[in-house]
Amino acid sequence: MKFTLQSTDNLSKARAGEIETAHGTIQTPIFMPVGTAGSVKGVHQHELKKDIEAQIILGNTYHLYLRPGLDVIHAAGGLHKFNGWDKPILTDSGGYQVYSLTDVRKIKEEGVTFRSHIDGSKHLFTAENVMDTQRIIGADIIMAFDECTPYPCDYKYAKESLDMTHRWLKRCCERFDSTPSLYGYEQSLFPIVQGSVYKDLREKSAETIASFDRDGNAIGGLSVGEPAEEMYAMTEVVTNILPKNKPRYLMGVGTPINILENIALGIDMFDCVMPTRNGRNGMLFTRNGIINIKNKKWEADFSPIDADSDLHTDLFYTKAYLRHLIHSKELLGAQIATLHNLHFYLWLVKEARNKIIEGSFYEWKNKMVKQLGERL
Ligand code: PRF
Repeated sequence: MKFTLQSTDNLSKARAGEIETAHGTIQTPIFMPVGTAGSVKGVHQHELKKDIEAQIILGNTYHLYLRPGLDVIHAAGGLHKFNGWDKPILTDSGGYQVYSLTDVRKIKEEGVTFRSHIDGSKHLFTAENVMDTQRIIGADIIMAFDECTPYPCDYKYAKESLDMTHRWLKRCCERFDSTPSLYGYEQSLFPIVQGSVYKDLREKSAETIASFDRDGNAIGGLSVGEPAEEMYAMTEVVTNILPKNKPRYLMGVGTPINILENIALGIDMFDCVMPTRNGRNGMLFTRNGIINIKNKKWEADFSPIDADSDLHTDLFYTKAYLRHLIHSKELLGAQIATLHNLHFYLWLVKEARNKIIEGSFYEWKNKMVKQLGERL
């Protein structure tokens, strides 16, 4: 994998760059649609490619391991072959999903035992087997096994957890570096900075993670309920330390405003379920603010879903029709809203990239942040 820094902003730490992977090039900053079980819910691969111009999608080790299971994915020749998405894929390691989706779990030095949210069966994830699993899934970028601390989290717990995440990282690297890729192309392992909202822990973690010298670095443990200002403060601490010549991925963030503010702090990659999950529920993100399409206000509004958009779906269907579909729980409603939101998120990061290259990112970002928070 190769990362080229193309442009940096003068008034902020924003960067524009390019990540070259075995499945193609990613222009950063980028947003990665979440495709938990190997599918971005309700969106065809050709729509992702042509309508949304997604450059990389995310999958989850936890879900794919439980269903369809590794035998099926291996027999298919990896996730790209299985789901027909031939551009880059990133998989999360499963740690975070175990913490957020299962209630019976035990975290020990060895790893995490948990019960499947599907059938209650018992499983163990370790630093080593999570590497093996992600080799089988075959994503271009795979994530280290970490513990995402909850918020709030006391200092002692955050510190002990962080030390374990670092020990797990060493085990991840040893396993990853001693196993081959299974499908004839290179994979990259990204380590994850943790440390809750404690500056000294974040600094220590960023230094430790940087010392592993992997192809890229991630920041976890944020957007877990802390105030946005605390998130930004931690991002800044960490991006001041992480190497400039490698991509930086902020995991699970966030709102359009969060994304712009974190781009300004030097983040290159984002993922979040918000555009897809909230979209299915009728929340639409636009450059002028947020629309709750379920509101009565839109009942007889026959204007296009988003007149500013160049997405065919946004111009073809009306707000009133989409409101009706979402209220009626019609599948098409979820599909349209998802397509709209992903298209908007991808537009936002592409626009940010263009502004960074043009040298007008900072002013544009401040103007957008005012607009994006409006409730329409
Ligand atoms: N760790 C991992 N995945 C994640 C997170 C994390 O801390 C987060 C936190 N926002 C989202 N996804 N492995």
